[in-house]
Amino acid sequence: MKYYRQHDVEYRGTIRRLNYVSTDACGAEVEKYANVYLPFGYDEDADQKYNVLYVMHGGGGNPDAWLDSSLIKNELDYAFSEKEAEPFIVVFPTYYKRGAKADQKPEEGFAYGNEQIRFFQKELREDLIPAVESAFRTFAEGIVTPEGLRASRKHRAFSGFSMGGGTTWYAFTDNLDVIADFAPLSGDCWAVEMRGGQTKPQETVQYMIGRIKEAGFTKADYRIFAATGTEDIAYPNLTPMVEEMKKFPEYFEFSDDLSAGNFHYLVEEGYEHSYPRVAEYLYNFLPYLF
Ligand code: FER
Repeated sequence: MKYYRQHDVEYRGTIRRLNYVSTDACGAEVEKYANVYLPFGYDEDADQKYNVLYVMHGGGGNPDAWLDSSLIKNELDYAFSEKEAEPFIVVFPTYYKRGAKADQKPEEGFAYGNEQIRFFQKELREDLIPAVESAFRTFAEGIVTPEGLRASRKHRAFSGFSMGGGTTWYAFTDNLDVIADFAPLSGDCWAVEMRGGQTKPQETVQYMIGRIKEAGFTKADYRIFAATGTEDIAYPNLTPMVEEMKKFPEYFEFSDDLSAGNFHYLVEEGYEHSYPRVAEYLYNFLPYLF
């Protein structure tokens, strides 16, 4: 594991707010925003195009949660300054439709969260990606079409923490045709049932394989960088599904070497369920995305 502290980086990226419109479950329009990190040197008028990483918050969060609760911006600045990774755009959205406080009623709990992260996949494809990638210099810039999104899928990655990790697994099962790299952090796949990675690992992995086949992809077309810590509440949820995935190397070719295979599981001894921890995992994955 690399990156241990805040670094005094000379070349700083900037955070911009992107407003866009989406629809709620009833079809009513809702105004939303995402925070967009533009790396140092990003130039509106240059010819360069940038890859895009989408990063989702955990339960109760908002588009500022990662930025408020971790050193992710410093980590991005440092990675790009030190040339650990080619500069790319990072987008921090939310799956909530009206803001977490208004949206999340305690009695609705995890079932409600699970509905939201699944429903977000439509917004991601139809509203968020088009808004981001027509506003900034990406590989799908200009008028973003469904065909254009599929053609540029290798230039798009998705990650997230906790419920955002769950969102990342849904991005894998539901939006594999427009995204190629996935980094679920301290969250398991809830597509079969809540905490299905622990309670139904076989069904969960079979569901994932079914979606890969339906989308017509092979293991060369996607990569998964999962991570958690031994003291993390997600560790017992995520580990059984990871072990099950390893049984199917024709879809999930596991390797400890992040530059080999298409499936990785970073487990950090003693790390708990928190933004600073997952930001560090993500930092270690940055050089291998795209
Ligand atoms: C998980 C562990 C915890 C997970 C989600 C959570 C999607 C969410 C916790 C919270 O919001 O408090 O494996 O997977």
